[in-house]
Amino acid sequence: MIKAIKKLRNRAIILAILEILLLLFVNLAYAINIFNIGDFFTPLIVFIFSGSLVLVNVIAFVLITLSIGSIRKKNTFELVSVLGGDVKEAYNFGMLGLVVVDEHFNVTWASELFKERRLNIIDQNILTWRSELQRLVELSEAIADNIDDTIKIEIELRTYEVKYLTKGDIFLFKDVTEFESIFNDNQKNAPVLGMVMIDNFVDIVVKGENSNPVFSTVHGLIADYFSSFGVLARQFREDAYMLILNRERFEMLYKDKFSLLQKIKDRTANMNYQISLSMAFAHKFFDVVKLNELVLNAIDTAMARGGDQVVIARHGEESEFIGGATSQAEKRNKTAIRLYADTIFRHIREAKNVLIMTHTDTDLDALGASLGIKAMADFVKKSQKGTKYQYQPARIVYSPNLTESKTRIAVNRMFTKQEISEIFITPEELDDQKGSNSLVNSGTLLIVGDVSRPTMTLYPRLLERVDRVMIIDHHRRTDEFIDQRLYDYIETSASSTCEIVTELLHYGNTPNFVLPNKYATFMLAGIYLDTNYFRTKTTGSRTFLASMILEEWGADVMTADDFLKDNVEEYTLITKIMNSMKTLSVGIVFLKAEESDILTPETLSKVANQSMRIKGIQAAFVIGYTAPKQVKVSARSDGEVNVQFLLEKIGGGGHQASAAALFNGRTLAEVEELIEVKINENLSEARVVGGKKV
Ligand SMILES: [Mn+2]
Repeated sequence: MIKAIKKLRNRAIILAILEILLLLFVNLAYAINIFNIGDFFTPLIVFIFSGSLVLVNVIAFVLITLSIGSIRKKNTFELVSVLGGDVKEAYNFGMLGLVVVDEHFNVTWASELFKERRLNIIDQNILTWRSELQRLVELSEAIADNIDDTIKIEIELRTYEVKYLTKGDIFLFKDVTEFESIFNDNQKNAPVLGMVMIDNFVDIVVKGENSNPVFSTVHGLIADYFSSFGVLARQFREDAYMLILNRERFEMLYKDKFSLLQKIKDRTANMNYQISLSMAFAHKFFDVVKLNELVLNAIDTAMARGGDQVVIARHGEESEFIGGATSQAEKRNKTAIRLYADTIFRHIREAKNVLIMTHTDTDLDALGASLGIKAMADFVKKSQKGTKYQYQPARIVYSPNLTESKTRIAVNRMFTKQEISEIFITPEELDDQKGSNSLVNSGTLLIVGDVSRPTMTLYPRLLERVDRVMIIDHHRRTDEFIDQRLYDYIETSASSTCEIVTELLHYGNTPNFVLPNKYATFMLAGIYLDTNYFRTKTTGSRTFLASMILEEWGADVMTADDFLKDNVEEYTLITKIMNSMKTLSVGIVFLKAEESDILTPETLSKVANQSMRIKGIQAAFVIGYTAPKQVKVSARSDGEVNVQFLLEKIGGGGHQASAAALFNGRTLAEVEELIEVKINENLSEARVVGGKKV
């Protein structure tokens, strides 16, 4: 027990004993009437005497209470008197401070640690002294069992971890300054692995220009840049470097915004080849083997997204993309396409059967490309000699409910029931097939077109059932990517997947190949859709060439155009939304559907496309409800502004000139505000350097 209180208690006991003795003596003397005391002590006097004793007791009680109160307030208590000498040592050794507060959070007592560190907090309100502690109190109120809640605060250059024990009204302060500094050092020295790759090295080398002076300039710049940051850059291939660094150096590079990328572009701009680089970094993991895996995957992503960017992979988090706003040069040439086609055909030959799948909400580009791929697979298989087994014609995974309305109407209009059942297969039919008749088996090759995100495919579960997947797409890949792929041909400079497939069919080594004219019509409609009738920046000479090839194969221009025509109600709706147009920044417009209208995603895309026809508009963002509580953003640009880059900032994705994002549980007004904020923040970075497509 506390010494001072013990002293008080002893005093009270002595006083009580004295009183009892005095009373006993008086009573005894009265009873035997010694010294004739009876004459003197009348009942009145006895009464007064007893009364005054009671009064003394009351006064003593009040005094003791007051003095305990004052002791509580005084800081003269030492831990030693509260908890004994050894405990004080232990508390000091552990640099632990204790603060007791009253119900108004005024400090009534604080242990020596505070005195030693000249922190006089007695009688102060602890929450006024350190407002950060308010949060701790709130936390403890929110969670009844607050055992694990601590916060870190800094007091005069030292860091304390603070815990609040509600029951005792006690705050515990633990000095963790040294731990913090070791922790920070550890963080700074955590390993980071990086990789640098020259994007267009192969293209230049293909032309027999290995010793082009542009490369010595590039290698020189790379070496200088990294040595100035103290980063070890080790060249391990003609076009690639491995980087070894720590977190501290990495943060320096990050602050510098990886300016090497721009330096290389600037320096080589006037040389015979302009070079661009991709970089990847991996960190937040201590296992370098794992980091190596992450960095390889990240550089892969950077290249597949078109290069000229930095991808930062952090273990357990989503990757960060920096740069990548530059319009890229087309990497395709006839020789390259023939090589891609050879690889694709080889995989088709090795497969027992082929399935084709595209994205949910299947549109004309997705469906047209699927038909082209089917024709390609069937042709390659038929021309193959010495097949061990009967070849099953390729089937396209199709679900009318998951298909955009115009595409569904076109399918029903162009194909008979018989043809539909031969060309397509629904997910339900696939599931129903059993045993040896199943189209899903170990020899199945699945070709995924117009999409590379597993969750956006028409039937994601199919991906889990096949081992071999090939991707043909024109959208930049995101973090989410089909894993079990054999091969992917992602060409982001192409206007549409139909354009890519047409080229593969045309330049691939396929003499005597004939595309059914209905398929050609669908593919032409796909190009119309994705280029908005040759209006987008992704439209290039190759797009026109592909359209010509399709026409030669019997594509019907009128029918393809018919597929895309709007009905009257939709036309009215589009006009209504067009009237809401407002300008966010020079050349950037924003359009909003009415609160009460639920639109199809295609209508939103159409509004965006239509806005782009207005002179001077570089990018258009359209929002509207596509379901109750579901808002969709559809964005288009002429290629000068990278809308994919902007929508990635709000969780969307797509293509440089065409992107989208979906929000569940948000209102139209909330999404509008979010877009405006993000555009303001990132617009300058999204404006494409150089602009024109090469
Ligand atoms: Mn497409």
